[in-house]
Amino acid sequence: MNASDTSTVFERAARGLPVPHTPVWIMRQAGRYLPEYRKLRRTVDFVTATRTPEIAARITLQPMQRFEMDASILFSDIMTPLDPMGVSVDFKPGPVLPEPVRTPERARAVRELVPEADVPFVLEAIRAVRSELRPEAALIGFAGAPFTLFCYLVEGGGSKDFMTARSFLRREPEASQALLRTLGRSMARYLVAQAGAGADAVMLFDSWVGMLGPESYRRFVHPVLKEAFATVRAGTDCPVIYFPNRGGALLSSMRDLDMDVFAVDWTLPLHRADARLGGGRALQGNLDPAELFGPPEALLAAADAVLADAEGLAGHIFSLGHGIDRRTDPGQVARLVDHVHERTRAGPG
Ligand code: 1CP
Repeated sequence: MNASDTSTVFERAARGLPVPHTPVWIMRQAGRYLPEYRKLRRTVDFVTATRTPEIAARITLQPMQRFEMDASILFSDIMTPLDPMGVSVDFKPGPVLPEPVRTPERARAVRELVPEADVPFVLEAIRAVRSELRPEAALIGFAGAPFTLFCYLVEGGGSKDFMTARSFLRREPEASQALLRTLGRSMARYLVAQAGAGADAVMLFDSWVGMLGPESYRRFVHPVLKEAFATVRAGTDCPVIYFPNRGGALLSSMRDLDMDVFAVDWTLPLHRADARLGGGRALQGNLDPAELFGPPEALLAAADAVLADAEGLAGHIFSLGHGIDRRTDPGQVARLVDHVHERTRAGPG
């Protein structure tokens, strides 16, 4: 490694450069499985915590104090920037919209985000975390992907199949496209602003894109994502991560998106995701969060299987294939993180 290179192990892996060990972080690592998070949340509600930079920074740093993670992720939510766009959101604890977007008029009335003016508290929290985080650890900024936000906006909250949202797409295709474009432009600007405030990498969470068939993905979502990633690329040099949850069947349609790392859920082996993407890109993932409930030996064996699966990739960031469950024992997380470091210290893979 070049001694003058100040980038973190996480950023190097994202770019496919040589690393001293495989970097590891845990999706949704700041949150309810940590007793210190639950304790703090008894004194402050979720929305206040996300809108108060000192509190958001403190929660972001909680897992960093407990574990040897290579990256932190800002404590916020994919729904946080929606209020200034004209969509109010409650958290119970998942997002609930008192007035879902169900007409073309409302879809067109959602306005574009101006991050510096609309969510200064997020950018302030990023600056606060970056000033306290150890320099070897990366800070990940994030946003919701346009289709995933569209699902919540139209459905009005979480759902098993988001049928209201998916039927709106067909009933009102033009208004849906307009809304998806607004969301795509807004989240691209939001990621660029987070990078400008000090995030070392930015990640787009597409939790529900896997519900789309290839045709509707190509028609409604691909053009919006293509533009969004181009905007992010033009606005910052930092690595860009995309998580198309359960998106295995869509990966070959996603090859031309201009970003650095695909995060893969646990239903698809990494080497198969790599083949579908045409190779050459770093992948993140993809331990099943349920493995954290097995005995320690089984957990570490499952981690080794992920590391073996990652052999030969252009780069690998170890993480879960989706968010950590709130009933997880933090001791298992510590075991996992230390094991991945020890196993890969001689060289990744
Ligand atoms: O009661 C509480 O304390 C609130 C629980 C909670 C937390 C801790 C919510 C509500 N959001 C968050 C934080 C959060 N959400 C982070 C911060 C970083 C971290 O915790 O490490 C991040 C990255 C998210 C992202 C997020 N929110 C996604 C994308 C990732 C994924 O898991 O698919 C989604 C879909 C949401 C929506 C959301 N917000 C909260 C909940 C419980 C949910 C899921 C709702 C549903 O079931 O649809």
